Amino acid sequence: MKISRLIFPIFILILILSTNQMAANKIQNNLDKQKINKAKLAEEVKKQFLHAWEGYKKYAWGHDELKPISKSYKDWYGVSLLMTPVDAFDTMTLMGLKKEANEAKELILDSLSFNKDIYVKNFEITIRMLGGLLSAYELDHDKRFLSLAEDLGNRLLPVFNSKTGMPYMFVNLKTEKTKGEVSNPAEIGTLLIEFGTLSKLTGKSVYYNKAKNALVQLYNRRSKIGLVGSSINVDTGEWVDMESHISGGIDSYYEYLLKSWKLFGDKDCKKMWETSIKALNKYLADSTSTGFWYGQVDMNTGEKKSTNFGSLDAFFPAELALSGDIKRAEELENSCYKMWNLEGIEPEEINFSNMKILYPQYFLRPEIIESAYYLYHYTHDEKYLEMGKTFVNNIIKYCRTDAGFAELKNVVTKEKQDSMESFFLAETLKYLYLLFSPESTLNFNKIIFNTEAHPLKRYYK
Ligand code: DMJ
Repeated sequence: MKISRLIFPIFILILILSTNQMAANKIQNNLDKQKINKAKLAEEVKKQFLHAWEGYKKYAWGHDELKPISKSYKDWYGVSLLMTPVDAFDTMTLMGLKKEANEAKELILDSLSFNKDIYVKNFEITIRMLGGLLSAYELDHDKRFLSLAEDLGNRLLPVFNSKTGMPYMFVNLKTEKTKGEVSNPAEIGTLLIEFGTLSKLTGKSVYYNKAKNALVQLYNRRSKIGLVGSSINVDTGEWVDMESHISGGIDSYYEYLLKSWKLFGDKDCKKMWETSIKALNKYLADSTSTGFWYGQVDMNTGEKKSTNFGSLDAFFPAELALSGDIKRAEELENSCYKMWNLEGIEPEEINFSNMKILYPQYFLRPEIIESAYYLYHYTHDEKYLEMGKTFVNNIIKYCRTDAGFAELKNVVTKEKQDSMESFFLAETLKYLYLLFSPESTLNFNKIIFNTEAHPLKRYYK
């Protein structure tokens, strides 16, 4: 038989086999996909949220936070500011938990008052309370949320009365006295999203202008190579600690440069972000055999100081993704996931040169989940759902108590500690829920999340 006569049947055979193989691959892919049942996981997260909220209701009602082991409560300043209900209200609304949202709303509107003789931390109260009240207003449209936000905003304003306009750390909500002149970039630069939104909603420009000036004053004190340090005196404008990094104490300063541009279309913020990210990628980014990371350097010389990375730094893949740098975002999130998997749940800090744990706690933090949510939004890569599944399962496995969820004192021994910060309900469970929910739950492109995961409407497309 001529060889040419054989070619056609062989070709047909190969075609059939490869079509079969393709069909088999497709079935396998579908089976793999079925492993991630998004709707089921979203329901699971909602169930866990309800468990935490029930614990708060039973043992901490009317207070700031639940203590999930002793089944008691904690008030940050001796009197309650209803931190958990305010922080969690928009999560309930997004989850469609109408009954729970209504009971939180009633509690807030009936009993929240800021007329209290207490020194509060401007940064924490801004991101959790002001941010929470503003997003509550935008989602629920009840004007009383906005009145509370405006009252709070006015009581916080004295923080900007320093010689440079950069905020003091603490303000007394009643007497308007301030204290804490040594501050850091995160506490100085994480205000414009909330104060700016308050301006947009009230028509009063003072909030935007004060918070923006603080950001610019800080940026203007960057080093010649474009970096900021870890701590600065807001009266003298002198740096107190010149270590530069993206971790706690600096982190959300960068986040707000980028997001204030995206939220308000502020061109100065765009320029400040672009200069800053260039410097970060030049001096802090570190590709090692263990992965891609950002470490610590001297703000003036760029000289490497240490190779530490932690759970707070895991916010950065989300920022990189939002800025359009998906490649670095994915590489960094992969590294974060390695850190999570060292002990099956995320340690507070590691040395990335040898992957040894430096601080073994897990504070129920959200950042690595936030980044997975952003990356899934941009790439639709199923691996971020897989990561999400690991996050939920392990949080349930290691942190759940009969009254709620507890932080871990040690991720190696899995010993718990008696605390459940409000950001667990505001951020950790919200980002997990959004990761598994249909995009229609929240239109990502129409909002910007503040650093406490409170979604606020964009004024800029
Ligand atoms: C939250 O309060 C905010 O995300 C803040 O920017 C950093 N720390 C916690 C969560 O880890």
